[in-house]
Order: sequence, then structure tokens, then C-alpha cells
Amino acid sequence: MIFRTSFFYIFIFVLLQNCNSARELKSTTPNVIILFADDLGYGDLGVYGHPTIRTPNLDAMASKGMKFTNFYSGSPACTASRYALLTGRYPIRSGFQWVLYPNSSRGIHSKEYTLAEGMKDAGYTTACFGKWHLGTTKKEYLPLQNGFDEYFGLPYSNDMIPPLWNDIPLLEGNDTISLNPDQKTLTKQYTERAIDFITKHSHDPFFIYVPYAMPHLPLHPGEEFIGKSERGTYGDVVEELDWSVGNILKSLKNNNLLSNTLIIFVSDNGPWIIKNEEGGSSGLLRDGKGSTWEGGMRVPMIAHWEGKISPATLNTQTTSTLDLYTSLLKLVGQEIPKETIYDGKDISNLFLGNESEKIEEKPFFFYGAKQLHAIRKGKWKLHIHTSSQTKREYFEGKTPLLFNINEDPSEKYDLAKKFPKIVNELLQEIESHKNEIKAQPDFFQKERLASRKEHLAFEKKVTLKNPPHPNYNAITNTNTLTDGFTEGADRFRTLMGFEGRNLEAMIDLEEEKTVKEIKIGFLQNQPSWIFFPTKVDFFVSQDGKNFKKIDIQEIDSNLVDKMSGVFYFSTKDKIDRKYRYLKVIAYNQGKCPEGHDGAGKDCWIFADEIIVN
Ligand SMILES: [Ca+2]
Ligand SMILES: [Ca+2]
Repeated sequence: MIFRTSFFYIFIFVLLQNCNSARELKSTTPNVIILFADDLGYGDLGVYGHPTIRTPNLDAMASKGMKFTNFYSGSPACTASRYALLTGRYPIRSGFQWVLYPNSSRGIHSKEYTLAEGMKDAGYTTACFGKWHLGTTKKEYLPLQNGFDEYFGLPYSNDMIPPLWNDIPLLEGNDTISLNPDQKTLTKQYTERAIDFITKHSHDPFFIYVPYAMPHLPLHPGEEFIGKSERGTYGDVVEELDWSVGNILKSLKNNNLLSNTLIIFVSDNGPWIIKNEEGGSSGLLRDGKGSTWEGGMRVPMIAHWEGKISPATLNTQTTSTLDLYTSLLKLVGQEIPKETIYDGKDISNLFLGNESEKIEEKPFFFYGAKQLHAIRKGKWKLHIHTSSQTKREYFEGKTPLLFNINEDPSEKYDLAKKFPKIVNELLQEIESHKNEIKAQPDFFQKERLASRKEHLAFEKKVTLKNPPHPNYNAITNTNTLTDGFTEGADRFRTLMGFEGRNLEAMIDLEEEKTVKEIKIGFLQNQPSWIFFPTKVDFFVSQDGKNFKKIDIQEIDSNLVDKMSGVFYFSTKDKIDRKYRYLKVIAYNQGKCPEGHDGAGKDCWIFADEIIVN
């Protein structure tokens, strides 16, 4: 009997051992939850010093986890920031530098390897509940096609609604389940979805991304939160987010998952300060959303992982959402594609209890809507361009500006004159970053480049007698006529428009080449005052001075009015002789004809490509 009892205990002991090791294995590849606030400022949480907004759950999360004080979003704008978080790349690498609108034609490119796709490849079940904003409602751009098993939420910002925009859909997966949902219910619904998902998948590894609609304007607190905060409606919605975080943590606790779940709370960009008291606060930082001052991109960031991250740790190292991509995929054991450039650092050690570990020092770049604005390296931040939605020009708009950001987080004291060597060093970093970016066209550019068709005049110099209209000059580039791009979706980037003028173009082939055919495409779209030329003359020359007319082309006048689209005018008989210089003159008919909307006014010709074979 004694023997049997010990055997029984040994059996139980072995069983427990196995349980422990299974749990241990799982605890090294944690569940991951990212709670992503929209436009929440650096100063908007209790734990980040807000005097009246009460955030007990986030404060507790920080006191049990790690609070970051030098953490940046990838951009001061919604779409670009989400792109950085989910792809680990500077938004400029995607061609998404700012914000997408409901009518934008583009969305996240299918070749991007999203954080969710990485998680799925690592065997995780994935879900997104909230604001997507990485493309319109076109299916290929939506979460289910980009790594998420489940989706519920608004496809873009909660202010892109009637009367300015069409009805906003609430999506379940790829399907619209209602229009213009009551925004008061959004935070609650996203929270409930997350909790259901946790409960349903408590035995599978999971990744949940909750990009809240709030506190982006219009502010809509849930019924129970209306009028609750001393900070007014803005405080109400932030306190509801805090409630949401508390409930998600509670659900993890109830499912015994706190010790193998890494929870991250962070904001997508700084506060919308031009909205006055409806916007948040960046605390001691300058400016807010839309700007590359600290207030635009330094955001609250709290990480919690019971038993791994030591309680109440403070991290002051420079980190960003780009690093989350790299580090989270590393934590779940997923390799990232080697052929793509990722911009994040590996900060996974900070989540594994090695919080005092010094992380890799890599410069961080701040991008505005159109260009690179600033760099941070170590304690230094250098601005080369500045902007603010408030239209204020700090430091009279002068650059470069240099700040010791650790000593002067408010960016008050410009040290550029005092430390010219540092300024130069940072300018060089910017230069090499720019060159590296330029050498790597984004996926859209790559596709566009691959669509080019080479011909004898491809990328050869074109001299124009009359300049095109500045609005339709195809990016100020006469080479657009020989760049190999023919009419695409992006019509007015590839076509060159002439208002009331002829097009007269000379092409230098750089050496004598056997020319068999010359052709040039023109668009006709009469309702837009765009007409085919009345005729096109073709010339050739060996010396670039004496030109011989070799052909005249006109379109059948019976057909011309009925035609719409791009049509090519081409030399008819085979030329088959050697020439270096070619010339094309296309005659604008001058005034729009009688009976047309623009009768008597200048009409346009729009040229596509001069193709030489
Ligand atoms: Ca935002
Ligand atoms: Ca072209």
C-alpha cells in the first residue's frame, strides 16, 4: 500500500512536471495583445501625469509592468502610424506617408508582411477589433486579407462620416453589417469582442489588435461614462478606454492567461490640439498630432507581462512602434522576410525581464506629410523641417534646430549653433538614410516600374517648344513623354496637357538608330475639353537642324467625335532608315467648337508617350 501511494505521488509529480514544462514552453511564446488608442496624447493618462483624467487600470498596468517615456509612434498621422506598427517599416517605404480617405484608391500592398501575417505563420490565431484605416472597403485592403482571422470595426476614421462623406460602414469580416453605427457603443463593442476572443481561444496562442476609435473626434463616450470625468467629454472617452483595458486584463486573469500574455497599450499619434478642449494634451511636450515636434509622435506606452516584466519599471530608452513589429515576431519565434528592409530594433529583451539591458542605438526618423522632418539619435534631435496644424511657426520656422531631448523634452532651447559638429553628423545620417530609402522603391513603384515598356526613345531627352500647363505637366518632367509609362489608372501623372497650344517635341536618340516607326498617343475626353489634335506631323533629321517632314496623320473626321480614350497617331509607311533626331508636331484645334460647353474657349491636347520602334 505504501508502495502504491508513492507510485501514485510519483505519477502526479511527473504529470505536474509535464504541465509545468508545457506552460513554460508556452510562456516563452506569449499571446500578444496590442491596445491602440487614437490621438491620445502623452499627457492624457493618470500615470503620465494628467491631473484630472482617472485611469486606475492603466496606472495599475504600469505599476505591474513597464512604462516607456521615450516611445514614438511611426508617424504623427493615423494611416501612416498604423502602417508602421503593422509592417515595421517607415511609412515612406509603402508610399503611405499620411492619411487615406474613404475615396482613396490605394490600400496596404499585398506584398507587405504584416505583423498579423507573421503571427499567423507562427501558429497564432489573430483578430482585429476596431479602426483599420489601411485602405478603403476594397476587399484586398481589409484585415482578413492581411493576416487577421477575424475583424470587426470601422474601416477608417470615425470622423469620415456624413455629411462630408458617405455613410461609414461597420464591418464584420469583409461584410458591411450596418451603416453609421452609434459611436457611443464602439469602445464597449470592441472590448466585448476582445474578451469573447480571449475566452474562445484561451488554449490557443492568439494575437489581438484593438485599434480603438477613441479619443479621435467626434468624441462619443458610452452611456455609463457621459459626464463622469472632471476633464469633460475628452476625459469621459479616455476613462472608458481605461475601463476597457481593465476588463480585458480581468478576462486574461479569469482565463489564467496573465503569465503568458504580453499586453501593450500605446497611442497612434499625439493629441489633436487644434480641436481645443475636445483634443488631448501632450503634457510637457511641444505641439501635437500632425507635427513632428515631440508632442506629435511621443506617446504613452505601457507593457505588461506578469512574471516576466518586473513591476513598476520605467524605460527611458528611445523606442518606437517599428520596434514592436521586430520584437513581437521575435518573441513568437517568427522570422521576417530577408528581402525586405525593416526599420525596427530588437527590444524583445525588455519584455523578457532584462529591462536594464541597453538596446541597439539606431537613429529614429520623423516624417511629415511629404518629407523627412527630423532625426533623433541618442539624446539629440535635429529638425530640418517643421510644421504644425496650429500654423504656429516656432523659432520663426527656422531650421536646422538641435535639441538635447533628454534635458529638454519640451524642445525649448535650440543648441544648433553651440554644437555644429553634432548638427553635421546628424545631417549626414539623414543623407545616408535618404539615399537608402531612394534605392528601395516601394511595392507600388516596383510594380509601376515593371509595367514600363522600353523602345528606341525610352528615357531619351525631349525638348519642348511650348511648355505644358503647370497643373498637367506630368511631374515637371519632359521625360514623361519617353519614360516607358503609358496611360494607366493614374492618368494625370502620365499625361502631359497643353491648353490652347500645340505640342512640338524634339527627341534626341543620342546616336543614329534604324527607325521603323514613330507614334504618339493622345487622349480625347471632350466633356473635359480634351480633344485629339487636328493632325500630327512627323519629322526626321541627322543633324538636329534640318528636319524633313516624313508623314502627316489625321483621324477620320467622321469618327473623331465618337472616340474617347487614348489613341495613337503613327507614321504609316515603314521608314527603316537611320536617324538621330526626330520631331513631332501635334496641332491643337485651338478653340472648343460650337455647341460644346467650352465653345470659343481654349481646348486641350493631352499627350501620352512618344514611342519609337
Ligand atoms: Ca490618430
Ligand atoms: Ca509616358
